[in-house]
Amino acid sequence: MQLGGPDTFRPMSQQAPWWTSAVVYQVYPRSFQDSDGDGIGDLGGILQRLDHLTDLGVDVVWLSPVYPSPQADNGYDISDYQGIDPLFGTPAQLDELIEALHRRGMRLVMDLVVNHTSDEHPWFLESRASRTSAKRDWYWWRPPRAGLAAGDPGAEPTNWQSFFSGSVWELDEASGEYFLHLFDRKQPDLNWENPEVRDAVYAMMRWWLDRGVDGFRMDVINMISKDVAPDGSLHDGPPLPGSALGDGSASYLCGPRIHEFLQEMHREVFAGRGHAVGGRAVGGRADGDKALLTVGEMPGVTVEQARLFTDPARAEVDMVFQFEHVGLDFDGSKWRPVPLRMRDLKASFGRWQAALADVGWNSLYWDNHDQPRAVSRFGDDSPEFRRDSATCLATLLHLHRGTPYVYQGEELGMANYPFAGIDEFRDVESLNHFAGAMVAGEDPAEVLAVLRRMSRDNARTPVQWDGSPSAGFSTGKPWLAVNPDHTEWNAAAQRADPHSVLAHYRRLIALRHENPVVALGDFTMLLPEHDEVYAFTRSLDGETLLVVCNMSRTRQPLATLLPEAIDAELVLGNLPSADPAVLGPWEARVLRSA
Ligand code: ISL
Repeated sequence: MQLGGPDTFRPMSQQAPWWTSAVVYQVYPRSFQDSDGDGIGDLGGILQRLDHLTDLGVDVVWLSPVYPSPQADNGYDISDYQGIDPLFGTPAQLDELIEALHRRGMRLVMDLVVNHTSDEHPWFLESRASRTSAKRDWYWWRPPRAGLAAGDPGAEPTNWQSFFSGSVWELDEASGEYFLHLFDRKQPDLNWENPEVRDAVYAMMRWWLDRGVDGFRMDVINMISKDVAPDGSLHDGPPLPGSALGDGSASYLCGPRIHEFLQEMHREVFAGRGHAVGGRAVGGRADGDKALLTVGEMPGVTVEQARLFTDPARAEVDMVFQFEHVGLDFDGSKWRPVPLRMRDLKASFGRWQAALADVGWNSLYWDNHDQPRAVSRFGDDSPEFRRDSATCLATLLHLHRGTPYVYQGEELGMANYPFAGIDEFRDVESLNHFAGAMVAGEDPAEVLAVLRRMSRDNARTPVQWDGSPSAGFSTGKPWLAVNPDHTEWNAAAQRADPHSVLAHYRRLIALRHENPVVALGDFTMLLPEHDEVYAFTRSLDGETLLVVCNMSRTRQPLATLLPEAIDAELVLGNLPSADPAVLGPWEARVLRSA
């Protein structure tokens, strides 16, 4: 394949930032490793498991929130941005973690949750204290709808539905006003219109960078700007089918000032702050002047917006988490699942690859703490195909252009949990949904079946380190049950097995480090209409990799589908290939075109 045409313009290839060839590993601390026997993972536990990360070869650790928190949303409700919750350990242990990771050539990215705080944060306590409080305007306080009294049905200032069921407005009886919470009622939204709020957040971010952290994953950062009218009012959204509530997202997803806020944050926090890890280039790569990593979590972000957010010239964020591909297997609401169509997945990934080819950058993920387990969702977790589909999915994702994120346990092929009843769930989203569905008179068995498939708790069961009763996670009773399949599916069993899911992730990560085509090559989708085979090429400087993945149990006639694959050299595969002309069930091959 020839380079240099108008469609293959790649300014990144000259001076590619370090994160173009990096792989990020997400630690959800509550479920990673417990070191004190209380059944909840902690910083001490992470420190004990660093060899696992070194062995895997990842470059960055993204740590989900460990700050003081009432834990209404497992730490995404923060009551002190500059501390460590005793549940997770001490500030000294966080310093130790930064140091230990840097020594091993890895970086630490902290979770930044600044769309909202906890309702127990001192800022909110002060804001709530009275209508004339100096911090009243740090949050979104509004009177009841005109003509109605506080507490009347429909008196909420807007009709928006919260992400976690019910209205986004909570009445504060004492003042007779409502406060806004896009998520749980214990997560009031900060008012970014107020410059004092922004200054306080930026100061806190600088404080963490001074402490040595290497960047931030920014929680729902595209929701911080709300579309507020000059008179301070917010607009109703279109009604949701079968509900008295409406969809307010047009008023808070990528709102009018979002780019201004992120550019200001960049200027105030990041500009000129690149620092080398441990005083040297990480992973043998030159750092340039930008050693930090910023990734914005952005539900509902479009490709057009993502180009703006990640255009280096605009100085906003390095990359975003988009949600298109994890929204293809449900119909509007995650509680209405539908089968995934392969052509939709290809169209979606293909569009993102094309849109961010010349400007900006993709982040790549199947799993995180909010998503069901990928092998159960997009693969085939039956005993026969679990290993093969987990490694096939990994190959597909890691060979795209972008920075791959591995969520803890994904590298072991961890699967969804066989939840039997509502009492086994812990997540506020699942519990609120179930309660709401019961009030609405839905069939409990049906609601449970959907929860079993889509609940975030699937991602949150403890990491399966070994086959012992608590999977090596804790000496106490784990806060969320360990998946019974850990006797077979665990890190100890996979570590020395060259055919394991773990070994395959190790190879994929190494391939990205070694081969610039994987990091930077141009992407071209092949067979866009095929229902089972996902194939594409990556090309750079005259070298082309051909990637073929059979996303099904059906054997595929590769010789007919992609004849050029037959004589190509195998760079990496997930199965011992018997017949070069046929792609076995869930087989994936990375080939070097002749
Ligand atoms: O999981 C979701 C719905 O099923 C998403 O809407 C999710 O809530 C959204 O991606 C935002 O997620 C982030 O912010 C939330 C927190 O609960 C999630 O864990 C976090 O990743 C509120 O802070």
